[in-house]
Amino acid sequence: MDQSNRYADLSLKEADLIKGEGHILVAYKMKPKAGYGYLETAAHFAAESSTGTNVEVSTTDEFTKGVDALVYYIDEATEDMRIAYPIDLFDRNITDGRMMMVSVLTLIIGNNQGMGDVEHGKIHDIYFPKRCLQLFDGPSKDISDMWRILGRPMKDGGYIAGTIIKPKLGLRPEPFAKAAYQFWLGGDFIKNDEPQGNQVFCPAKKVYPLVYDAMKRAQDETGEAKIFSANITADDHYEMCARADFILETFGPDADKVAFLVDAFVGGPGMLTTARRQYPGQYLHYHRAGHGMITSPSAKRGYTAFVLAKLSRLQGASGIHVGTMGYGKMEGEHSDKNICYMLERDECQGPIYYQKWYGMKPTTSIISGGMNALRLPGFFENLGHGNVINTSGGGAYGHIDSPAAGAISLRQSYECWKSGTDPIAYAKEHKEFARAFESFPGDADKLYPGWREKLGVHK
Ligand code: CAP
Ligand code: MG
Repeated sequence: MDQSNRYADLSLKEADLIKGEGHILVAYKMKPKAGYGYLETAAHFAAESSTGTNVEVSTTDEFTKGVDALVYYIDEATEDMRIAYPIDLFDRNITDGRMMMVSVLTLIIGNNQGMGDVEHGKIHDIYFPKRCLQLFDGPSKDISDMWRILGRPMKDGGYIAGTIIKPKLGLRPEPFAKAAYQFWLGGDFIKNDEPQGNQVFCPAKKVYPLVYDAMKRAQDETGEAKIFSANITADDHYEMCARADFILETFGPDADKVAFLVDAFVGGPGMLTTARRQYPGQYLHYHRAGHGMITSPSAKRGYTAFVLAKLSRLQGASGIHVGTMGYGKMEGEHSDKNICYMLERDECQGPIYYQKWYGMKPTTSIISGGMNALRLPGFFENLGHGNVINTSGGGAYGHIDSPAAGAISLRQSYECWKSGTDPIAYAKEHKEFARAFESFPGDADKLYPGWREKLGVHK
């Protein structure tokens, strides 16, 4: 059934829809299956994503038609399809009238993902009107809270050198705490790797007191504050809260130095919002393991990493992993820096839509995945600043001297870039950074050809 009379209005202007402030706008790349017309399929897509189905239903009344999602732009050649969703389509909380991401996702990326007439459909950009900015939580804590804890300026406080306890599976409690202590002697921030929580060989109740002890010792020794991002991910939110409560109690007077990490892509929006609302006093760390199955450029369904990041700010993530923009081990492009700008600025141009955040706190870009001191200068140069959290697992624990030397090499790498010094010249004056060349010779060969001669390394 062709529903384009009802679910498409190509005379609508995007600028007017934005001015009207009554719609969430979603830009997809959509391709119909062979034999289906583009506009007809687009209209069916909008119908299934809002008020309709594949047939006319007798219960439809004039009110229903007033909240139809409308296709307002198509370009078959580029597969561009844009749909305007009236905000009244989306469910509100019974408790406080606020919006919920699960309802937004249920419609904009719900049944439309499995339709028989659609070859593929993927969200490339999404625009939220002012009212949505008022009705979503947004972050309660941001990078300025981290800088304050670390004793830095609240604005442009700079690079936060972090790591992930490796190996990925974790360690038994004593070696775990030792690994944390060793990194903290030179660095700022440690996170659990995603499988680490309450493992049989490393129970939470055993390891966290030891980690806190390691934190205190490292703080005493260095005179600096240290931060730990603890994984509280769990299916059951009571379990998640039990973990969080135990951790806060354990860190006692230093509980402000605890961030909470949730695997919110596999865990879903409910997990993120529960953590955001139950623990507004903690920095909320969004780990996105699993996202590649839909965000990868090779995936033609779902949504992009840009969209994932944008949604996370609205929901209240203090920081989210954004990849390494082509400088690390994970998939990514230098142009992904736009994800970072969308997360940190109060207004920003996305791939399609210009978004204003109306003062919503920023979400920190967490840079992770195969990074080390040698790769960072190029990364900072591309991004144009270093106000990020970086977690280098291999880049710290793979340093040939020690995890502390690995951590120091990361900090030095930032200082090197900030001062505009040539990395080879900088390495001549900074031992830990220099030893990073020997620790990661493959990267050194690629990024700094001739480094052995220039640094006098002949092994
Ligand atoms: C990185 C990491 C992170 C990835 C996730 C890992 O370790 O801990 O989970 O960064 O990807 O397990 O691979 P290394 P993303 O520093 O040792 O590479 O940040 O892109 O979401
Ligand atoms: Mg990991």
